[in-house]
Amino acid sequence: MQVKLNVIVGAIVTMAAFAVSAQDAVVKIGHVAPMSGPQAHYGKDNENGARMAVDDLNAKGVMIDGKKVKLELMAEDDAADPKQGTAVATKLCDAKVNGVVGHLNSGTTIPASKVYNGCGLPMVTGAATNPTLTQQGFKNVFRIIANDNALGAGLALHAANNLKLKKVAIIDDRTAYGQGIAEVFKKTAQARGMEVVAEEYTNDKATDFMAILTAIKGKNPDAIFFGGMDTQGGPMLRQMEQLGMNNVKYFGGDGICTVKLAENAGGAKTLANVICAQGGASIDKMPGGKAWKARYDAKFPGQFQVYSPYTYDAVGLIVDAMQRAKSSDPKVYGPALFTADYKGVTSVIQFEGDGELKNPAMTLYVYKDGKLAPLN
Ligand code: ABU
Repeated sequence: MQVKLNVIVGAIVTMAAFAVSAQDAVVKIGHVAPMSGPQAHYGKDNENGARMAVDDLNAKGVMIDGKKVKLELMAEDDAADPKQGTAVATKLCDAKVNGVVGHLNSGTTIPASKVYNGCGLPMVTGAATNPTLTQQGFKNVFRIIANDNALGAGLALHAANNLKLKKVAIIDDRTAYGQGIAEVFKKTAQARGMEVVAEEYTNDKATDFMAILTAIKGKNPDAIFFGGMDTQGGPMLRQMEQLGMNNVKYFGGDGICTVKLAENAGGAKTLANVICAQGGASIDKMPGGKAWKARYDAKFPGQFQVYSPYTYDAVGLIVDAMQRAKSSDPKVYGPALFTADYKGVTSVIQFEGDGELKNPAMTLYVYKDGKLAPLN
């Protein structure tokens, strides 16, 4: 009788222990991007990428230190607003998520990174490109896409060396991203002998650019560089057409280099003057790009923009570090991100000591028949 009782008690204890370990075996990945407001289409694409990675990994089965774990995505909205960005970062720290993918905007990611640094939480962005992010001396901040030093300079070199353009006007949206990439473009363009004939500013909510475009038209530039997003880029292209600026080239970074820019431009012929840059290889040249994109399009029809392959890889990269460190504890696996050699969809991901991607690629694009087409 005593033996039977011991067996039953033992079984109950074992079941209780299993229940607890089953609960402990959930690994939470935070994802943050603008899911509301004018930039929600970027955010949705980013979240889709992270969600697809979580689904793929759970379907395959994830083992960490010999134990099966279940990944859960905790998806949050920062509305591209720096204040909401830090509030969400605090929420993810308090929720004790195991890692963070995001944020999307440099203007939210830089202040949020300070919060994550404070609570020791690793974060990987596949979208925020302002170089300042990795220059803060933090050991928890990683970027898996080329930064604005590469994008701004690459675009300026193309304008000066290949297209032989002489005069450029610059507009930025006064965000960390827009202002930063415009400064890099300007510096490189001037160093290559281009004249900056006008500098104008807008903001990331504006829709009327007639006054600044009219002022710029009077300076007769060969090109405009716009530091900002497709939400402003599209209407700006429409208004350039209305002002007869049909021969002016239009340069911009990854913020305008989206599927949505064509839609926002509403059929303006000036879309054909766009030359933009993304901080990675084109999908067709990514190691697993074509097959991955076909799966993405089947799962999220019509929602692809630009960064989802990177948020997909960010999740896989974090899980890979946990597996190598045999722990999902941020303090234990975080340092393992520095020794990553992760074969992702976008590239083989390895990091410099500051958390920047080693050997990032960059691709220039134009819009052919209204669709993004890589130049290199
Ligand atoms: N990389 C362009 C859009 C996101 C950002 O850096 O603000």
